Amino acid sequence: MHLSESELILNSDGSIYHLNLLPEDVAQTIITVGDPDRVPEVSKHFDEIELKKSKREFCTHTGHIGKKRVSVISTGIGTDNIDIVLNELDALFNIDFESKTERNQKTELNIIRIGTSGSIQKDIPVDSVLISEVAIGLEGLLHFYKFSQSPFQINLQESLTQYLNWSSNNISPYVTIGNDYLLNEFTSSQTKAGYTVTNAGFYGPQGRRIRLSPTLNDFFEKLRAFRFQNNRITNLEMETAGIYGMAHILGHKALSINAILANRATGNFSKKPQKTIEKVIMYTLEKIEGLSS
Ligand code: R1P
Repeated sequence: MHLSESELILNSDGSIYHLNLLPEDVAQTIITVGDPDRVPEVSKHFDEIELKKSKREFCTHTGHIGKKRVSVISTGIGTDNIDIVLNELDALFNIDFESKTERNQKTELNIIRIGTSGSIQKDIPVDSVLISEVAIGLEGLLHFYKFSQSPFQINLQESLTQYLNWSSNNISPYVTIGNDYLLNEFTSSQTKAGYTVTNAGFYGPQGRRIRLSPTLNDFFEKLRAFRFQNNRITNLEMETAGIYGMAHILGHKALSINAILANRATGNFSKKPQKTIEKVIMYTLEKIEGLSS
Protein backbone atom coordinates (compact mmCIF):
# COMPACT_ATOMS: atom_id res chain seq x y z
CA MET A 1 0.00 0.00 0.00
CA HIS A 2 1.35 3.41 -0.99
CA LEU A 3 1.30 5.79 2.00
CA SER A 4 0.06 9.32 1.28
CA GLU A 5 2.07 12.37 2.32
CA SER A 6 -0.34 13.06 5.18
CA GLU A 7 0.24 9.56 6.70
CA LEU A 8 3.98 9.11 6.32
CA ILE A 9 5.13 12.70 6.69
CA LEU A 10 8.64 13.50 5.48
CA ASN A 11 10.50 16.80 5.88
CA SER A 12 11.92 18.57 2.82
CA ASP A 13 15.30 16.86 3.27
CA GLY A 14 13.59 13.44 3.24
CA SER A 15 13.84 12.93 7.00
CA ILE A 16 10.95 11.58 9.05
CA TYR A 17 8.62 14.22 10.48
CA HIS A 18 9.22 14.41 14.26
CA LEU A 19 12.55 12.62 14.71
CA ASN A 20 14.17 14.59 11.84
CA LEU A 21 16.20 11.51 10.89
CA LEU A 22 17.11 9.83 7.60
CA PRO A 23 17.16 6.03 7.35
CA GLU A 24 20.97 5.92 7.39
CA ASP A 25 21.13 8.05 10.58
CA VAL A 26 20.04 5.32 12.99
CA ALA A 27 21.67 2.11 14.22
CA GLN A 28 19.75 -1.13 14.75
CA THR A 29 20.54 -1.02 18.46
CA ILE A 30 18.84 2.00 19.97
CA ILE A 31 18.92 3.28 23.54
CA THR A 32 15.94 5.45 24.49
CA VAL A 33 16.08 7.95 27.35
CA GLY A 34 13.38 10.35 28.49
CA ASP A 35 15.50 13.44 29.09
CA PRO A 36 17.27 15.04 26.07
CA ASP A 37 20.13 16.02 28.44
CA ARG A 38 20.72 12.32 29.10
CA VAL A 39 21.65 11.73 25.42
CA PRO A 40 25.18 13.24 25.69
CA GLU A 41 25.58 11.49 29.06
CA VAL A 42 25.26 8.22 27.12
CA SER A 43 27.10 9.17 23.91
CA LYS A 44 30.13 10.55 25.79
CA HIS A 45 31.01 6.88 26.35
CA PHE A 46 30.89 6.02 22.61
CA ASP A 47 34.27 5.40 20.96
CA GLU A 48 33.20 7.88 18.28
CA ILE A 49 30.05 9.89 17.55
CA GLU A 50 29.17 10.09 13.85
CA LEU A 51 25.90 12.04 14.01
CA LYS A 52 23.98 14.47 16.24
CA LYS A 53 20.51 15.65 15.22
CA SER A 54 17.50 16.96 17.11
CA LYS A 55 14.02 18.39 16.82
CA ARG A 56 11.58 19.17 19.67
CA GLU A 57 12.32 16.74 22.54
CA PHE A 58 13.81 14.15 20.16
CA CYS A 59 17.61 14.36 20.27
CA THR A 60 19.64 11.60 18.59
CA HIS A 61 23.33 10.72 18.70
CA THR A 62 24.68 7.78 16.67
CA GLY A 63 28.13 6.28 17.04
CA HIS A 64 30.08 3.14 17.86
CA ILE A 65 30.97 1.23 20.99
CA GLY A 66 33.74 -1.07 19.84
CA LYS A 67 32.46 -2.57 16.60
CA LYS A 68 28.79 -2.10 17.47
CA ARG A 69 26.87 0.81 15.93
CA VAL A 70 24.51 2.31 18.50
CA SER A 71 22.04 5.22 18.58
CA VAL A 72 20.72 7.00 21.64
CA ILE A 73 17.51 8.99 21.30
CA SER A 74 15.46 11.00 23.77
CA THR A 75 11.71 10.39 23.78
CA GLY A 76 10.59 13.08 26.21
CA ILE A 77 8.00 12.00 28.76
CA GLY A 78 5.09 9.63 28.26
CA THR A 79 3.66 7.02 25.92
CA ASP A 80 2.16 9.66 23.60
CA ASN A 81 5.79 10.30 22.59
CA ILE A 82 6.55 6.57 22.54
CA ASP A 83 3.87 6.16 19.86
CA ILE A 84 5.74 8.70 17.72
CA VAL A 85 9.25 7.42 18.41
CA LEU A 86 8.51 3.73 17.87
CA ASN A 87 6.44 4.26 14.71
CA GLU A 88 9.02 6.60 13.19
CA LEU A 89 12.03 4.44 14.13
CA ASP A 90 10.29 1.44 12.59
CA ALA A 91 9.43 3.41 9.44
CA LEU A 92 13.09 4.42 9.02
CA PHE A 93 13.95 0.75 8.61
CA ASN A 94 10.82 -0.96 7.35
CA ILE A 95 9.24 1.57 4.96
CA ASP A 96 10.87 2.42 1.63
CA PHE A 97 10.77 6.25 1.61
CA GLU A 98 11.08 6.34 -2.22
CA SER A 99 8.03 4.20 -3.00
CA LYS A 100 6.41 4.92 0.40
CA THR A 101 5.56 1.24 0.74
CA GLU A 102 6.36 -1.39 3.37
CA ARG A 103 9.55 -3.35 2.75
CA ASN A 104 9.14 -7.11 2.27
CA GLN A 105 12.29 -7.83 4.26
CA LYS A 106 11.87 -6.44 7.78
CA THR A 107 14.67 -5.27 10.10
CA GLU A 108 14.36 -6.19 13.78
CA LEU A 109 15.67 -3.52 16.16
CA ASN A 110 17.02 -3.76 19.72
CA ILE A 111 15.34 -0.99 21.73
CA ILE A 112 16.68 -0.50 25.25
CA ARG A 113 15.21 2.12 27.57
CA ILE A 114 17.45 3.68 30.22
CA GLY A 115 14.91 5.43 32.42
CA THR A 116 14.22 6.63 35.93
CA SER A 117 11.43 5.28 38.10
CA GLY A 118 9.93 5.13 41.58
CA SER A 119 9.83 1.88 43.52
CA ILE A 120 6.62 1.10 45.40
CA GLN A 121 8.03 -1.71 47.57
CA LYS A 122 10.06 -1.07 50.73
CA ASP A 123 12.69 -3.70 49.88
CA ILE A 124 13.57 -2.13 46.49
CA PRO A 125 15.62 0.82 47.74
CA VAL A 126 16.59 4.00 45.93
CA ASP A 127 19.66 3.61 43.68
CA SER A 128 18.67 0.03 42.69
CA VAL A 129 18.73 -1.07 39.05
CA LEU A 130 15.44 -2.69 38.08
CA ILE A 131 14.70 -4.45 34.79
CA SER A 132 11.03 -4.60 33.79
CA GLU A 133 10.13 -8.23 33.18
CA VAL A 134 6.46 -7.30 32.73
CA ALA A 135 4.93 -3.86 32.13
CA ILE A 136 1.29 -3.02 32.72
CA GLY A 137 -0.05 -0.02 30.83
CA LEU A 138 -2.83 2.05 32.37
CA GLU A 139 -2.50 4.95 29.92
CA GLY A 140 -4.27 3.22 27.05
CA LEU A 141 -1.84 3.49 24.11
CA LEU A 142 -2.00 -0.16 23.09
CA HIS A 143 -5.83 -0.10 22.99
CA PHE A 144 -5.47 1.85 19.72
CA TYR A 145 -3.69 -1.05 17.98
CA LYS A 146 -4.55 -4.68 17.25
CA PHE A 147 -2.58 -6.38 19.99
CA SER A 148 -2.91 -9.97 21.14
CA GLN A 149 -1.95 -11.02 24.66
CA SER A 150 -0.90 -14.50 25.84
CA PRO A 151 -3.08 -16.37 28.40
CA PHE A 152 -0.65 -15.18 31.11
CA GLN A 153 -1.07 -11.56 30.01
CA ILE A 154 -4.87 -11.87 29.83
CA ASN A 155 -5.02 -13.47 33.30
CA LEU A 156 -2.92 -10.70 34.79
CA GLN A 157 -4.98 -8.04 33.01
CA GLU A 158 -8.26 -9.53 34.27
CA SER A 159 -6.97 -10.09 37.76
CA LEU A 160 -5.81 -6.45 38.14
CA THR A 161 -9.00 -5.02 36.62
CA GLN A 162 -11.15 -7.05 39.00
CA TYR A 163 -8.93 -6.32 42.03
CA LEU A 164 -9.10 -2.57 41.50
CA ASN A 165 -12.74 -2.63 40.38
CA TRP A 166 -11.65 -0.46 37.51
CA SER A 167 -14.33 -1.25 34.96
CA SER A 168 -16.46 1.31 36.81
CA ASN A 169 -13.78 3.97 36.16
CA ASN A 170 -13.33 3.01 32.50
CA ILE A 171 -9.64 2.27 33.00
CA SER A 172 -8.51 -0.87 31.27
CA PRO A 173 -4.97 -2.14 31.82
CA TYR A 174 -2.98 -3.95 29.11
CA VAL A 175 -0.09 -6.29 29.84
CA THR A 176 3.22 -6.43 27.95
CA ILE A 177 6.45 -8.36 28.47
CA GLY A 178 10.17 -7.67 27.98
CA ASN A 179 12.02 -9.54 25.26
CA ASP A 180 13.31 -12.90 26.56
CA TYR A 181 16.70 -12.69 24.84
CA LEU A 182 17.40 -9.18 26.17
CA LEU A 183 16.10 -10.09 29.65
CA ASN A 184 18.61 -12.96 29.75
CA GLU A 185 21.49 -10.88 28.46
CA PHE A 186 20.95 -7.93 30.83
CA THR A 187 19.99 -9.68 34.05
CA SER A 188 22.76 -10.16 36.63
CA SER A 189 23.39 -10.05 40.38
CA GLN A 190 23.49 -6.23 40.01
CA THR A 191 19.88 -6.03 38.79
CA LYS A 192 16.43 -6.73 40.20
CA ALA A 193 13.53 -7.93 38.05
CA GLY A 194 10.09 -6.42 38.41
CA TYR A 195 6.57 -5.71 37.23
CA THR A 196 6.36 -2.08 36.13
CA VAL A 197 3.20 0.00 35.92
CA THR A 198 3.21 2.68 33.22
CA ASN A 199 0.72 5.50 33.52
CA ALA A 200 -0.25 8.78 31.86
CA GLY A 201 1.02 11.19 34.50
CA PHE A 202 3.43 11.71 37.37
CA TYR A 203 1.09 12.92 40.12
CA GLY A 204 -2.50 11.61 40.32
CA PRO A 205 -1.85 8.73 37.89
CA GLN A 206 0.98 7.55 40.17
CA GLY A 207 -1.01 8.09 43.34
CA ARG A 208 0.79 11.31 44.35
CA ARG A 209 -1.35 13.81 46.15
CA ILE A 210 -0.20 17.43 46.15
CA ARG A 211 -3.47 19.39 46.21
CA LEU A 212 -6.00 17.44 44.10
CA SER A 213 -8.19 14.58 45.29
CA PRO A 214 -7.87 11.28 43.44
CA THR A 215 -10.92 9.53 41.95
CA LEU A 216 -9.48 6.14 42.84
CA ASN A 217 -9.36 5.70 46.60
CA ASP A 218 -6.21 4.06 47.99
CA PHE A 219 -4.89 3.65 44.44
CA PHE A 220 -1.25 3.61 45.51
CA GLU A 221 -1.80 1.30 48.51
CA LYS A 222 -3.81 -1.09 46.35
CA LEU A 223 -1.09 -1.26 43.68
CA ARG A 224 1.43 -1.97 46.42
CA ALA A 225 -0.63 -4.79 47.88
CA PHE A 226 -1.61 -6.44 44.57
CA ARG A 227 -0.33 -9.99 44.07
CA PHE A 228 -0.52 -12.18 40.97
CA GLN A 229 0.90 -15.73 41.16
CA ASN A 230 3.33 -14.53 43.86
CA ASN A 231 4.40 -11.56 41.74
CA ARG A 232 3.90 -7.95 42.78
CA ILE A 233 4.06 -4.55 41.16
CA THR A 234 7.50 -3.11 41.84
CA ASN A 235 7.69 0.35 40.27
CA LEU A 236 5.88 3.15 38.46
CA GLU A 237 6.96 5.21 35.45
CA MET A 238 5.59 6.57 32.18
CA GLU A 239 6.97 4.74 29.09
CA THR A 240 7.80 1.05 29.50
CA ALA A 241 4.46 -0.63 28.66
CA GLY A 242 4.15 1.55 25.55
CA ILE A 243 7.67 0.60 24.43
CA TYR A 244 7.14 -3.11 25.08
CA GLY A 245 3.73 -3.20 23.41
CA MET A 246 4.72 -1.16 20.34
CA ALA A 247 8.01 -3.05 19.92
CA HIS A 248 6.16 -6.37 20.11
CA ILE A 249 3.55 -5.53 17.48
CA LEU A 250 6.14 -3.96 15.16
CA GLY A 251 8.46 -6.99 15.49
CA HIS A 252 11.32 -5.51 17.56
CA LYS A 253 13.07 -6.58 20.77
CA ALA A 254 12.72 -4.23 23.75
CA LEU A 255 13.96 -3.98 27.32
CA SER A 256 13.48 -1.31 30.01
CA ILE A 257 16.18 -0.69 32.62
CA ASN A 258 15.17 1.60 35.47
CA ALA A 259 17.33 3.63 37.80
CA ILE A 260 15.19 3.66 40.95
CA LEU A 261 15.39 7.24 42.20
CA ALA A 262 12.41 7.35 44.57
CA ASN A 263 11.02 4.90 47.08
CA ARG A 264 7.35 5.75 47.38
CA ALA A 265 6.79 3.26 50.22
CA THR A 266 9.42 4.81 52.50
CA GLY A 267 9.16 8.36 51.15
CA ASN A 268 12.86 8.54 50.18
CA PHE A 269 14.51 10.12 47.14
CA SER A 270 18.04 9.29 45.99
CA LYS A 271 20.85 11.47 47.38
CA LYS A 272 22.94 10.73 44.27
CA PRO A 273 20.56 10.50 41.28
CA GLN A 274 23.19 11.39 38.64
CA LYS A 275 25.57 8.75 39.96
CA THR A 276 22.85 6.11 39.86
CA ILE A 277 21.85 7.03 36.30
CA GLU A 278 25.53 6.91 35.31
CA LYS A 279 25.78 3.42 36.87
CA VAL A 280 22.81 2.26 34.75
CA ILE A 281 24.28 3.84 31.60
CA MET A 282 27.67 2.12 32.10
CA TYR A 283 26.00 -1.21 32.88
CA THR A 284 23.78 -0.98 29.79
CA LEU A 285 26.60 -0.02 27.42
CA GLU A 286 28.74 -2.89 28.65
CA LYS A 287 25.89 -5.36 28.04
CA ILE A 288 25.12 -3.86 24.61
CA GLU A 289 28.73 -4.33 23.55
CA GLY A 290 28.40 -8.03 24.34
CA LEU A 291 25.15 -8.58 22.38
CA SER A 292 25.50 -10.99 19.50
CA SER A 293 22.50 -9.61 17.59
C1 R1P B 1 9.11 11.63 35.09
O1 R1P B 1 9.95 12.38 35.90
C2 R1P B 1 9.86 10.97 33.95
O2 R1P B 1 10.95 10.19 34.48
C3 R1P B 1 10.77 8.81 34.17
C4 R1P B 1 9.28 8.70 33.87
O3 R1P B 1 8.97 7.54 33.14
C5 R1P B 1 8.97 10.00 33.18
O4 R1P B 1 9.33 10.00 31.82
O5 R1P B 1 11.55 8.33 33.11
P1 R1P B 1 12.73 9.12 32.34
O6 R1P B 1 13.72 9.54 33.38
O7 R1P B 1 13.30 8.12 31.39
O8 R1P B 1 12.11 10.29 31.61
